[in-house]
Amino acid sequence: MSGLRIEEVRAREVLDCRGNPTLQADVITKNGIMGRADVPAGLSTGAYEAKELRDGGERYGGLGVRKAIKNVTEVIGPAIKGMDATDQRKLDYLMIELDGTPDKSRLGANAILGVSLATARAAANALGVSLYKYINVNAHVLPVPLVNLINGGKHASNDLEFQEFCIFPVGADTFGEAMEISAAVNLELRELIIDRYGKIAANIGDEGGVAPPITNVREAMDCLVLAVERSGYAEKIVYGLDCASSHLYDKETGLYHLEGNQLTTDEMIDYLRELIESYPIVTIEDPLSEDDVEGFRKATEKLPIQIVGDDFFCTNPARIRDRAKLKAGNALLWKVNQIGTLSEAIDAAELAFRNNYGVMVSERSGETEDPIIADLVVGLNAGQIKTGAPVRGERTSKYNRLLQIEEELGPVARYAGKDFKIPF
Ligand code: 2PG
Ligand code: MG
Repeated sequence: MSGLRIEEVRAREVLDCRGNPTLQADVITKNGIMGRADVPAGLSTGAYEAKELRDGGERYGGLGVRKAIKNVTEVIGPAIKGMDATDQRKLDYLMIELDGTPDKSRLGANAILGVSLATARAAANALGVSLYKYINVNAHVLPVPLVNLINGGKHASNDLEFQEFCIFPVGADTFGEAMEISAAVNLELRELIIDRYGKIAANIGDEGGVAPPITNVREAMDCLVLAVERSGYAEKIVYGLDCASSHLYDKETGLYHLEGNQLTTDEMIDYLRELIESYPIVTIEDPLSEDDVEGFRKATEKLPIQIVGDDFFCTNPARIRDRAKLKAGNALLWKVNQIGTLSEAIDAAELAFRNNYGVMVSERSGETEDPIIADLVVGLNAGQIKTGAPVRGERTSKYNRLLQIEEELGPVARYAGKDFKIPF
């Protein structure tokens, strides 16, 4: 269909939720249909992620993306003009080739991803179908949200070392009910935090969760559990953590810094085992550092829960293949900008599924209001999503899009619930 040929590619600087610039790309087809996508940015990034291109210099503290924009308009745009917008893989491979580096650092993973996602949207829009359906005719699974209600680590100005303390409403019947539950717990938690620590403690971190002056992991868990009890939804909720342990790890000593102690890998695993014996935690992300492969393997063997690799896999098919062979981790945190094209990210998810790994689609801490991951999580039938607290527009945009999708799917929608890891 010649109307689906790419006619024009544009890009501009917009702001993410931290006030940092990021790249927004438009892909316009011959018949005048546009797809637009924003590129998110991480803060607690993995060392092995594809590299975004930033300008350096004075503007925006060096974070400007004008060089990446120039690569979109002067290099990628002319090269893909005339291609069919539905030729996603061909287009992604062409951009990979044009870049020529293993980490997309020449053109910038932000330049490449912006065009990759905007093209998928343009194709879906031109065909008149929702993006999740365009990706997969069998899309019907609504994910369980891992809702991040207490922020620490690099995402908050407190001294809590683990990055994310989350509720996981696996007992809800629908995604809509999961949101109702999450909002209720969030309100209870805010009240509890204000009572205990004063109103300044209810200020929020980068992902919309409270960031109280707590330094102890169990104290944070206790607050969360009490808020859940007060909400009346305790029976429907279990818990999850993102330790973001790459940032607790001292490469020189091989030890983890936690609560004033220096823990070996085995001690860290013991610490987590005791934690999951005390609380109904069913999923832990990055329990160990991105380089601690043997530790990840042991944690997966010893902890009877979902062990998610974020920095550990970086949504990179080659890393997933190698590390799955060792049975290190049993779930993938899926972030499309860690790898930089939609096609490679879909490969990463398929590879994970075929290894019996769970797949949790994730936002970045630096998001815009673009809800694209909502369509992607349903398109993958992934069953799990992590996209912050149920507050702040850059988080609620994803939740709200999922509410729309649940309505759109109607009776065929299936909330993953307790089957979040294999939602069929
Ligand atoms: C993480 C992410 C998202 P960031 O560690 O899982 O929550 O953080 O985007 O800062 O890497
Ligand atoms: Mg993480």
